[in-house]
Amino acid sequence: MYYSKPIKIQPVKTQPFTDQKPGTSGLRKTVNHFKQADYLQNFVQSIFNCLKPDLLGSTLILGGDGRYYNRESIQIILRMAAANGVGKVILGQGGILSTPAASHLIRRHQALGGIILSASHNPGGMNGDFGIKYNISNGGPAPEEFTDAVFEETKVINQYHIAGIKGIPLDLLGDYTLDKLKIEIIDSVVDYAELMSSLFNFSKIRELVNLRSFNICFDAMYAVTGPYAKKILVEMLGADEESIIRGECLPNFGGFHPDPNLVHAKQLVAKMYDLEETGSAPNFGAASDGDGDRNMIMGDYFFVTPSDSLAVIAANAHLIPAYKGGLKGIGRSMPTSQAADRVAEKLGIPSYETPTGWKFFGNLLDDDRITLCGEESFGTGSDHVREKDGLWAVLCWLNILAERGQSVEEIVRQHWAEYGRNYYSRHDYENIPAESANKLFESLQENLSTLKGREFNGNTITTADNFSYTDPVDNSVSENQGVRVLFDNDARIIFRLSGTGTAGATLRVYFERYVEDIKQHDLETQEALYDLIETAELLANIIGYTGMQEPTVIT
Ligand code: VG1
Ligand code: CO
Repeated sequence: MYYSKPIKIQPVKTQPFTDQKPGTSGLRKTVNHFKQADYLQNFVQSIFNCLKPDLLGSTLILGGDGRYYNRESIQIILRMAAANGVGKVILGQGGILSTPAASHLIRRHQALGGIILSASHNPGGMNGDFGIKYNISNGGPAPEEFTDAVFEETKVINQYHIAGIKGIPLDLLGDYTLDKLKIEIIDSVVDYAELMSSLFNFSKIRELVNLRSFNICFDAMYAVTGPYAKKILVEMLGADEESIIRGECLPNFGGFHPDPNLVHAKQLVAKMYDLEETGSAPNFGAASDGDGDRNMIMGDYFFVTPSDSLAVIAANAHLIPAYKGGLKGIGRSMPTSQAADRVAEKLGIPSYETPTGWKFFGNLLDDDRITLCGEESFGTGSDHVREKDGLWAVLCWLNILAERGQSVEEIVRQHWAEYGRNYYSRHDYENIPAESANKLFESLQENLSTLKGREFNGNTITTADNFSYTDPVDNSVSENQGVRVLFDNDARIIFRLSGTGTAGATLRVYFERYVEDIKQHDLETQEALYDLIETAELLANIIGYTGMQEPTVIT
């Protein structure tokens, strides 16, 4: 037991910052920005102020993805929790918790909420990004009403409370006390691994993974999932140690973007397409992001789009013990392809279309309207937690593969044959001047009302609007969630600005085309979408406003 002497706490005077508005998933800025005096403290105090009076004596979960500045921030937050009357903090060992593991712990301990330190897929290191977000008692990201209130606090804050005591050792499991605050340091992985083993058929997956003819490769991208994957895939399911690549947690993620897509997970892609010409590729490949909530799924020589992955998991969920009783409904973010809607229709269950960001799924999950949900941005999840969950998606696929005894490609192709194929791609234009991005949107918005009925490249526009969402549970309204251009043949183009970047603006353009005819299921994606890509340029003059001839990232 480690005790720190109580010290009289004086409030510290501070000045508000004007830029602490949380984005799609918490507050994200560069590390250097976060390191400014009082910057983190102001934001944390603003969260605490919004939690009063429940904060007094409450339990909070705390952890992060291990990126640079994680440990320093944890010490600051612990001292602030002590000074603000929090009763207990449950902390992941070494300050590490993946986002889904933190969500699970909040629920398991019926905590008031949790603070998660992560900028997710953004690069880390001393010149990289840092982030912080608050999750509420259901385990999910705080809804807009709360994040708006926090933002209002950050604009007027003039003092914060912090205990003037030294930090505690973060790496030793056990109970500690900081002034009146109890701190319990727990194994970051155990509870999460236990939850996973309760959802899936581990013995069936173990049989598959142990077949000589079946090899997997999991790319942890030097981020938080390394220890989780080692425990679950290697220790519990018997995969070879070598099947996990980039499994160490490094504070700078090895200098890479911990973003699981075909562009950033190069090592995995090289293995899955056997670019080194070894003569064979693993049968199943996957990667996860900085904080462990995203996933990319691949088969040998085959990539599964996240939208298809959601649809395939939904169509096969009955093969997984946790979902064998059926699904209540399926949720997807608006830009995500409509592939999952077709599965919902066939299953006779409702489907929901929400704005981008996991916080919008919380009410639907809590109200038992949906069981599965997903986003095109490599996020899939279910009602087992209130965050997207990378390793959970990997285990879904392994469970389905084990039951069906087919390859990833065979399963996806059969899915297309049954439901039709939704060709899908997202084009990102990163780091463009905010002013150019705003001008592009202003002109797009101005023209929206004139577009209905017009034909471009043989596709006729049926709807052109800016997506507004009314939450069916609490009736809260979220406006301006992205410009949608819908065509009569189920094709869509969506334009929106990213809310997670830290430099300039990022324009995201999403393309989708539905093709029923099985003879047309083998087209190259960018070719299948070519006319829509051309139309997007006509509608938005992207080259003109951004000066960029091509997107910086295509997923
Ligand atoms: C992006 C994705 C969104 C996701 C969000 C957080 O947001 O598009 O689908 O929920 O990141 O994911 P934006 O506003 O940049 O498009 V994570 O894994 O970065 O917490
Ligand atoms: Co993430």
